[in-house]
Amino acid sequence: MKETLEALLNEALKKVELAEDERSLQEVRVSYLGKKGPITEVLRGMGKLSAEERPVIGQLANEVRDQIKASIDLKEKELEDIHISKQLEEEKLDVTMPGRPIMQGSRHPLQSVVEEVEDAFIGLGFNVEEGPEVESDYYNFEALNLPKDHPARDMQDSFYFTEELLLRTQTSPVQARTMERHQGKGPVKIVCPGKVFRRDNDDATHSHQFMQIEGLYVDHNVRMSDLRGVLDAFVKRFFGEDREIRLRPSFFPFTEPSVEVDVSCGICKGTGCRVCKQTGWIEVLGAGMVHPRVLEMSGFDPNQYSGFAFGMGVERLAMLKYAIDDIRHFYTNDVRFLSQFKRV
Ligand code: 2NL
Repeated sequence: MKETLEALLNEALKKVELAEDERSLQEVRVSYLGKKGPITEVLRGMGKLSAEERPVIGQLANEVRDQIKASIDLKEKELEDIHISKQLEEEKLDVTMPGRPIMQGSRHPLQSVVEEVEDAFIGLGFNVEEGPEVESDYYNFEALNLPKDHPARDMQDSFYFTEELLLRTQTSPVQARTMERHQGKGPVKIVCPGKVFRRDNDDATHSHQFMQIEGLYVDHNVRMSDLRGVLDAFVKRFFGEDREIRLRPSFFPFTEPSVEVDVSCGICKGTGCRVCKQTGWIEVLGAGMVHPRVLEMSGFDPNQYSGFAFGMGVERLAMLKYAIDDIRHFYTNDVRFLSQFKRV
């Protein structure tokens, strides 16, 4: 029995030495020390031994088992060290290499223009107001002096959910709501940016969904000359100090009188070119004095208060400022387009 155990030990130690990887070492561990291994078998057969033999063989079997286990553990550590140093040898890391560039986004040009316009008007004492894109027929039309039979209310021109609910066609309802909240007490001095929706076929200059900024100033003695001064200051700040504005008579149901506002052409400086169609002027916005009925419906006494209002398309402003020839560029989100508006 003693010889068997010693032979077992030598055999196991040799196999441990020959093991070349983790897996074959694991096989040695299972075959010698496992539940079905020879050592377990010896320990299990102890009952058959004589009383003198039993402690001697028992101790020897335990020693053999411990030695095999120790040599396997040692070999395991050796194999691991070899593995690590091989890895260190093979995988070279050059810490001086430049890192991968991180893709950096940029503000959408429409958002930049909205912020720029907001900042110009904040500088002139206006507040920014926003409101819902799904509007009631009342705030979108009725409160703006567009009665039920007005052609602009044609079901064909707007996105209706029900008879009473639609996607707003302008941001004016935000102004009507704000006036109402002021309960007939001025001043109200606000700009309202936001998305608006109209049933229209998309092309290079039209979109069924676009952005608008409207402005409203209601107080005692607000005059047309105040409108002119504010718009002149805005245009000079947004397009450049050398630009002029001119007002032409026009019509909107919510303003009286109404005007179209042109800005002098920045390309030809007024002499006439392709951009201004030889006129020297480019139309940028519509405006006027708030209609007394509109003031009245939102709770302001038209004998005590007057006001001006204006509205402009954000895409149009951006297209004029950055010479963009197709409104659809704003919605396609091609990075080659968007990345040109990165702030440096
Ligand atoms: C345009 C013209 C305009 C207004 C919008 C307005 C709002 C209230 C009262 C009166 Cl609450 N007017 N807004 C006035 C004149 C013109 O927009 O061409 N927009 C793109």
